[in-house]
Amino acid sequence: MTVKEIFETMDYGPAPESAADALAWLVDQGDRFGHFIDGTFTTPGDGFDSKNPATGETLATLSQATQADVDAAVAAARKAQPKWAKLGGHGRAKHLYALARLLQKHSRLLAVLETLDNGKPIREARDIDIPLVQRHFYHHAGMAQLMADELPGREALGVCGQVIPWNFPLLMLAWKVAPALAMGNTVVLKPAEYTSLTALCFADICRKAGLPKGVVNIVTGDGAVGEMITTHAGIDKVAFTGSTSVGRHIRRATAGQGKGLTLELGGKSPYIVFDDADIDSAIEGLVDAIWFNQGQVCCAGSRLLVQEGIADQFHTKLKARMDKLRVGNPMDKCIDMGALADPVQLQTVTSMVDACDSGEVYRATGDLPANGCYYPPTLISGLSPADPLMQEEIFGPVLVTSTFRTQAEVVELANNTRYGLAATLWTENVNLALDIAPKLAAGVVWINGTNMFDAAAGFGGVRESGFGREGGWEGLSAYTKPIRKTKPL
Ligand code: TAP
Repeated sequence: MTVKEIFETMDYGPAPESAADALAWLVDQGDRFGHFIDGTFTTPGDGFDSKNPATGETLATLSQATQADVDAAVAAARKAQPKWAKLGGHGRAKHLYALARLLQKHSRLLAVLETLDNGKPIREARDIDIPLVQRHFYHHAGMAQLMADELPGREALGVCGQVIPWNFPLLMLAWKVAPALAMGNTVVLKPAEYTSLTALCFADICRKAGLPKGVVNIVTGDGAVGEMITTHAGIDKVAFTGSTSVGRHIRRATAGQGKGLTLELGGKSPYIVFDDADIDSAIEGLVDAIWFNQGQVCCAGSRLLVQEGIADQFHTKLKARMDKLRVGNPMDKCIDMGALADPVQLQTVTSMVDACDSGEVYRATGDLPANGCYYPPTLISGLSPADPLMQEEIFGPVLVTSTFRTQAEVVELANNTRYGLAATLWTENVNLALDIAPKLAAGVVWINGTNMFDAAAGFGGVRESGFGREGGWEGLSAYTKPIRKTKPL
């Protein structure tokens, strides 16, 4: 079923009144989508299909941007930027509040689109992704108002080129667009090829909210389009979220161009359970850490480190819990895990696990749908610390586990990776947690909880997980530079 047919028949129930405009727009596109440049949707050109990973059905056909499209998007953003910056924090806040409000009104539509396009459970899209998106715009509307007083002597960077991945399509857009706009920048954004639909719907929301033309431009296509944006001479700052390998490539490709750069990259985050932990809550936390969004989370707690004294008990309980996870149609509100985002991703995860020849692989025993990009919750034990599965990001519902005896040993094991995005500690002893946390090479450490995000708190990594922060003051200041003196000193 295409997007048009799904929304025409609304087999997910009637469209809410407030989403009617965006819905009409989606259906009007007739399943072919152009780019959003200078406040207008371009005529769809040659492109590629966007598919529902749970069914394999084509949802819509999107356009592959050409160099001319990217040039037009950058030119529109350059033209719009001085006026947008001149509006000042209070003027821009009005627009950001309007966007936040419309995103809120279209919540249900956006959640359905996200689930159809990405395969994540509707429960997660509805209760986590879309509310966090709104929160990000509300927060940055407030920060736009505050910033003139709190960040004196700073101004916008100019035009930002933003490239995002497919795991949280609209949320990653919000993390990029909201702070950039709040500080007076304009943007050219490319969503991931697999998951562009909510970005295009967001573009229509910008139009409806009366955002000035050229402030937000969205072009679709593959990595070649990302490359055109990141290396474009008219781009002042590149903000990238994605894999470490592409991040490394972008850093090389933009070296010497004088652009600002922030990179939010991959991870292999440790999930540490001490022997005094509340085991049941640590297991629930772990379900969230590694099976939320099918494990396709940059900060997924994908390396379990459990203290020897409780290891047997913990693994037995964990396997029993894994067997109870329901994997199935992501549009079903009762399922725990949906489909991986794309057949390519399914193939990557499958081949990484199939290559495991030294460890013991445990796959949850629950049923899997016969078709679609489904992979079972999986636990791998008995690997050496240097094993590729212990070191590389799998980016799927696969947890590797090992044990430790002492505090010194767990710090060493936790830091034994090239990444440094996040870490989780589970213990009843807060002094222990506060002692270990600063010893971990991680941008974020959660204690007795996991995957806690807040627009007001900077999020980002160290080592090969990238640099720069998104959210909080650090995230905002990454979109500004000192005001240039116009008169000689
Ligand atoms: P990538 O393959 O790196 O792709 C990310 C984005 O970059 C996509 O839009 C991609 O386009 C584009 N791209 C590909 N080649 C490019 C190039 N040469 N120049 C410019 N752009 C290019 O990552 P992914 O598979 O989409 O996402 C998964 C990765 O993102 C994981 O490693 C995950 O950990 C990371 N991630 C990190 C964070 C944070 S906050 N640290 C958050 C979410 C995800 P196409 O889609 O068309 O290939």
